[in-house]
Amino acid sequence: MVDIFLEKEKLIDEKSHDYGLLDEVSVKLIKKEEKEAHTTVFQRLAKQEPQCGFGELGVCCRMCYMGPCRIDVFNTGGPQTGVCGATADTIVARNLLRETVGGASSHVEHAQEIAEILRDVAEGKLDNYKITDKEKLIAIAKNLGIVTENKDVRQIALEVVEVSLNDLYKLDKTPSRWIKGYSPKSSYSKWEKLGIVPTNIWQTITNAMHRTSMGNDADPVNIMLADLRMGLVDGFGLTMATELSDVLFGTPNLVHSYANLATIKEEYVNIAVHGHNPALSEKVLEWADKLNDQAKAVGAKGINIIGVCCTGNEVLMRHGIPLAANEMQAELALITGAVDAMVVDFQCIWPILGQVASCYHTKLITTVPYVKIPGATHIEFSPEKADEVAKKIVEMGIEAYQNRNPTRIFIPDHPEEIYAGFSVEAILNILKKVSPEDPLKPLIDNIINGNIYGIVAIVGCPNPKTRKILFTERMVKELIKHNILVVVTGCIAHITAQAGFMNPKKIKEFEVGEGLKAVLKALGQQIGLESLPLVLHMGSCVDNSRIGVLLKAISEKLNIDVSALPVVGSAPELITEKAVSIGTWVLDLGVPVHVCPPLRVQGGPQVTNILTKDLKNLTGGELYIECNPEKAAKGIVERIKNKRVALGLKA
Ligand code: BF8
Ligand code: SF4
Repeated sequence: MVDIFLEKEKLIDEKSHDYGLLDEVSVKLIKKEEKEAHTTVFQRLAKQEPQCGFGELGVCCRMCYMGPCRIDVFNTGGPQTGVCGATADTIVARNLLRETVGGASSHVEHAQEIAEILRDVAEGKLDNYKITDKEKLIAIAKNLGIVTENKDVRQIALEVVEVSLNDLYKLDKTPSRWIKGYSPKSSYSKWEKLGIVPTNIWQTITNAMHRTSMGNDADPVNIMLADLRMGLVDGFGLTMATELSDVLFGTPNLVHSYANLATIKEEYVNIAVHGHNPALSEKVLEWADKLNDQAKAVGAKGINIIGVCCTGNEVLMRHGIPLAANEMQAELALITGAVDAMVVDFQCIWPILGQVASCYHTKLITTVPYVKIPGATHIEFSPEKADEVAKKIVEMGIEAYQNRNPTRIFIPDHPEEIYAGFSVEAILNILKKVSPEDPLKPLIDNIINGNIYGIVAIVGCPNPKTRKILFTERMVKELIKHNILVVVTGCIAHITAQAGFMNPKKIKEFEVGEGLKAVLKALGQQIGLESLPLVLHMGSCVDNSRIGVLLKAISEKLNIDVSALPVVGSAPELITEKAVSIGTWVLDLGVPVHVCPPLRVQGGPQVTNILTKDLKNLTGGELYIECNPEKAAKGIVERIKNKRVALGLKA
C-alpha cells in the first residue's frame, strides 16, 4: 500500500508558505476573497483536515442503516468486516463502482441532451440550432455503420440519433454501436472476452447501483468487472457528447486566444460562462454579439465573454473565447469585482459561488432544473427557449454592470497568450501539410525515431490539495525534458495555458528535449507559427474522446494493441467522479493511468492488486499512484521506456 498519510506529509512539507507555491497574483486574489467574502478554498480545506483516513482508503460503507461501517485496515484490533459481513475489498470495490457511476452518468446525460437537440433539429422541430459540420456527421455515421450514400443530411442525422438513443435504451441485448464503432479493435476484442461490453447504457448504470446496494454483489472481482464495464459507459458518453457537439457547433480548429483572469476587461460587460454544455454557451455568445450596442449604450466598450472550466474549453476550442478560470478559480473570477454575470449549467459548479457572488454586484444564474444553487437567480434553459434565455442572461449582465463597485475591482495584468483548438481533425490537417496521403506517418515516424519519446495525456481537475505544490506544471516540465508530447484537456488545459505551455513564443523559457522541440517547430511552421505549443489543448473533459479517436487511429494503422503504444494517461490533480470514470475508460483501453490524490482503493488489497497488477494481463491498463510530481514524471517516463523496449524502439 502506498502510505497516503506519508504522501500527505510530503505535500505539506513542500509548502513554501500558506498558499504553497501559488503565484503572487492568485495569492493577492485569495487574500482579497478572505477579506471581502470571508472564505477561501484553502480555509475550507484546512477546516476539513485531517480528512477521514477510512474515507481516503475507501473502507467506509454507508450503504445501509446497520452502518455506517468501517474496516480497520491496519489490524489494530478493530473490525475486519461490516455488520453484514462485507470485507474491506467488497466495500472498496462497491464504493469505486459507485464513484464511476457518478462520473459516467454525468457524461451520458450530457451526451443525451446533445443528441436530443440534434434529433429535434433533424426533425425540423428546432430552428435555433443547426447542423454545422456535415462532413463530421457523415464520418460519425460511417463509424456507426450507417450507410450514407444517396441520403440527405437530415436523414443521416436522424439515423445517427436513432442509433445513439437506441444505445441508451435498447431492449435487445446487442452491444452498443457507439462503443463498437469508436473503440480500437484490439481493445474491443479483449472487452468481449471479459464480457464487459455494455448493451443498454442506462440499464448498465441502474444495474451498477443495484448490485452495489446492501446484500448484493460481494465478490470484489465481479464488482471490478462491473467497474470496467462502467468505464466503457463513460467512454460512450464522452464520445457521443463530443462527436454530436461537433456536428451542431463545429469541429474545432487552430485558435489564438488568451488565458488567466487578466482576460476580464474592466471597461467591458464581463459575462462568464461556466459548466459543460455548449448548447447554452453557444447561445450566450450569439446574444452577446447581438446586444453589444446595448452594452455600449450603458457606457461599456462592449461585451466580453470569458470561459470557466470545461465550458471555457468548449468556447475556446470553437471560437477562441479567452480561457479565464479553471474550476477552482471560478470564485476568484467573482473576486475581481468585474464579472457582471456568471451563467452556469451542469457539473463542477461549486455551491460557494452563490455566497461569493452575493458579496458583489455579480448575477449568478443557474439554468438547469436539476442544478440550483442558493443565492443564484434561476432562469430555466431549454433548447426551445435557448434564444429567449440567452438574451435575458446577457441583458442581466448589462444591467449588473451598472451596479459595479469600482473600489472593489482588482483585475490582474498580463493575460497569457495561447494557441489551442487541437481536435484530431485539426492535428491531421497540420500533418497533412507534411504528408498529404498518409497524415499519421510523420507522427508515427517521429515516435519510432524517438524525437517524440511517447505521448502523455494529462487530464482532469485543479485540486486545491495539489494546486499548492503546482503539481501539473512541475510534472509537465519534467516530461518535456524527456521529449514527451503532452496533450491536455479539462481544467489541466487551463493550468497549462496559464503556465505558458501553450504559447509558442515561450518555448525557450523551458528545458525541452531537442527531438520534441524540432518536431513542434517543423509542424508549427507549416501553419505559420514559430512552433506548435509545448502542450496541445484537445478540449474539454468530454473531449478526452478525441484522444481515444487518435489512439484508435494509431493502433489500427500500425496493427498493434493500444496497450503496446508508448502512451500514458495522467490525472495529477483529480477531483471529480468524472475524472475517476474517465480514468477507468483509459484503463479499459489498455493505457497506464497515473493519479494523485490516491484513488480511494488502497484499503482493499485485492482491488488494489487488480488495478495496479492484474489489469496488465486483462486490458493492458495499470493504475499508478504517485503524489510527488517529479517522481510521477519519472514513473511515467519509465513506463513509456518499457513500452518502447518491448516494441524494439530506441529507448
Ligand atoms: O469536466 S476537469 S474540475 S470542469 S471534472 Fe470539472 Fe475536473 Fe474541471 Fe470539466 Ni473535468
Ligand atoms: Fe455496514 Fe454492510 Fe450496511 Fe455497508 S452494507 S453499512 S458494511 S452493514
